[in-house]
Amino acid sequence: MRTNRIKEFSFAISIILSLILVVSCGETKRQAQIGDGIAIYYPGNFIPERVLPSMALLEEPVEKGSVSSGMKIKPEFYQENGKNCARIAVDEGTDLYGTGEVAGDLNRTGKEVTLWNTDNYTYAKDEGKRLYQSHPWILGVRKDGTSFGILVDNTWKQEIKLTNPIEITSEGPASRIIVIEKETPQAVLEALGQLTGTMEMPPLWALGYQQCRYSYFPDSRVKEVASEFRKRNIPCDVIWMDIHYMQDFKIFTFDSIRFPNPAELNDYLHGIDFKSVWMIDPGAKKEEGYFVYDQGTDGNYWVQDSTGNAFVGSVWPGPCSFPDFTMPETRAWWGGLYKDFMATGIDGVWNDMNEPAVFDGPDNTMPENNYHRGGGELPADVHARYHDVYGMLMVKASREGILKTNPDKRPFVLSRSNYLGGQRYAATWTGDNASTWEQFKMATPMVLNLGLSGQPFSGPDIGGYKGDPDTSLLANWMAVGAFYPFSRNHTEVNGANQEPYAYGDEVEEISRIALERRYRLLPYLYTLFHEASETGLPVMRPVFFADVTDLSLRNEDEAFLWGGDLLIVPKWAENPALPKGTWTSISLVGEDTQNDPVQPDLKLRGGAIIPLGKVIQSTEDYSTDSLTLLVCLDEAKKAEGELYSDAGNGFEYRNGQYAIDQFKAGVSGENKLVVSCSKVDGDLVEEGCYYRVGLVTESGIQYSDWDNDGEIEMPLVP
Ligand code: NBV
Repeated sequence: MRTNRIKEFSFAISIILSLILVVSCGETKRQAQIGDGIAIYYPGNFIPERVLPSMALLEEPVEKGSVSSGMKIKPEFYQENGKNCARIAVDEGTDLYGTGEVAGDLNRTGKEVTLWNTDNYTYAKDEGKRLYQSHPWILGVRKDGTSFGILVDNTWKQEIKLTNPIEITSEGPASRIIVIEKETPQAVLEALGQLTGTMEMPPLWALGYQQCRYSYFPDSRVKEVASEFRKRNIPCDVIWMDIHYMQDFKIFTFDSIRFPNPAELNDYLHGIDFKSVWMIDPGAKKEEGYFVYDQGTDGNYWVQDSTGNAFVGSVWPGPCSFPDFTMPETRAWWGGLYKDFMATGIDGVWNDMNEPAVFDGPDNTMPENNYHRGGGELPADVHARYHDVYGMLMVKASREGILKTNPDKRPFVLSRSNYLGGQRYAATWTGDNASTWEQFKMATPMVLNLGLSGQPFSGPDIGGYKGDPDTSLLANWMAVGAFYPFSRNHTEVNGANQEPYAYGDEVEEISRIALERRYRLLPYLYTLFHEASETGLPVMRPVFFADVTDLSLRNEDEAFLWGGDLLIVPKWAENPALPKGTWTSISLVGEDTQNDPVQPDLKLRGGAIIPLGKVIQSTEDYSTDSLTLLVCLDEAKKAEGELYSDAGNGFEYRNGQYAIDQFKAGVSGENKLVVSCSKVDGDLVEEGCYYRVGLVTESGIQYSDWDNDGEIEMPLVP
């Protein structure tokens, strides 16, 4: 009797609770401040077990009292057509950016994005509204330059309409939303970096130019291409191995005829100062006797179908099983597979097809009701929940495995698929683009928006993946491509040879100059990568970052910035909107930067000093022992700059083995330019650094003599 009463009572309570849930799903259940200018909002029907732990955040936010009055952006939760939605009103005139890897303009205002990682060849599917990676993240910049960020902390499929109000629809459970409010977009990105983590310092070689195709084979062809770069003095650091190196496309194997001795090949490449990056896909061929398949099956590591059997779908090798990266034991096993692989002298790893792409699956991926078993913090759930983070969990496992194998080297992993926060594990490229001017021009806003979404290390396939560029397109793409953070030329399987020397003397010379410019700028570029790894600020930045209150710059996405000081203006840019103030053209390798028809004009900001190195053929020859300091004075006749240096690989920099040098320029009474160079941080001992100053003026660069006493003086020519 008593038990029945209790049952009735609890039944009534549960009815009341569900009613409250339905009524309250349109309301914010809880809201709290979680940091300086950062607040979190929970919808009434939030179900933690279906959404948490967060895959984007480094750690669960700690609530610090009620939301402060300065937080102007506030999500409103509601349900429509049975779906969980949020709308967010923004001030009139606000420009919206972010949402990660998206096709189209830099300014995303008015656009729609679907967050559902998709193998999207030439961005044709769904008009490119969904691509290979997902970033549930919006960066808003108001007319006055103040800024906010909206992080929708949910991995399920979502639609984001960048209208006013912004509309966010989840295909799964309701999302909690984090809002960042700051004075500038730069400050918002730094806060995003604190929440989601930043990119680790990459090895220096990964900043060099890279040559790829689908595929270079056999091994003699790889050697031939690499040697050709050296013979022709075209700077290059890396050559890439696509799937034809594998035995029958089986991951972690080498084709016995085409690549009989990968260690010998890697030795050869290292001998001519090349690094090699090799592809690994997630699908393992379903074939008894194949060690990866056998181990995965014995360990019960595969993603399951809805009946609990190992899911099988077709990819390159034929029917394959797919590691369930939500399981810690799968990640550990997967990481361990890199041990023998890396032991052949492989330098970096390329994880492709990890949306995951499945040729015969629904919508070319695995069924949404496939099952991931999770473990550790991650609960078991259907593929629909884990789809957008499948690639991110894969590269996490790859990175950890590679690091375990080579604990003294910085891992380099390139991933096609990823998710907000995935910069912690891998760099990225923008997938299978086409060799067209339209897609060449679109690459810049794609890389910029990735940078505005936490991923600083990205670039497109230079020259285009599908089809063959004509001479002018390849020349222009190489010239601008030298300024992508990740600079790699790549083309598809039946495409023409696309190496910079394969298109005749003119393209070769244009490419050489473009790459020499990149290599001379490496000290500055490396400093920017260090800044990105410390703060989350992008390496390649939109022009409007130069003045966030200048509304004329908000849509500029042909020209772009490197850091805060260098403006890159492609020659084909139509009336580019450029920042006010002094920006003076610089020539780096003897090129006529203003009149050259192909090389972008490079402009240095008044008030900036950037360090230049020598023209080198690979980062193996990188050194900061003799630097040219390009100085562009501001109106007050002052300038400042910085250089970050470390060993370029390894982790000793974490123990203080780095140096930050600061440069300061001013004009003394006797009309003399005085530039001081001093170490301001780090324990790295730098001996005998030689400097010379290059004073940038409208009529060219005036150079001082080389000096090594930390203070250089030079008469100012009136
Ligand atoms: O591994 C082959 C290609 C690769 O070259 C490309 O970069 C990836 O985006 N891969 C896709 C698989 C097949 C593409 C049709």
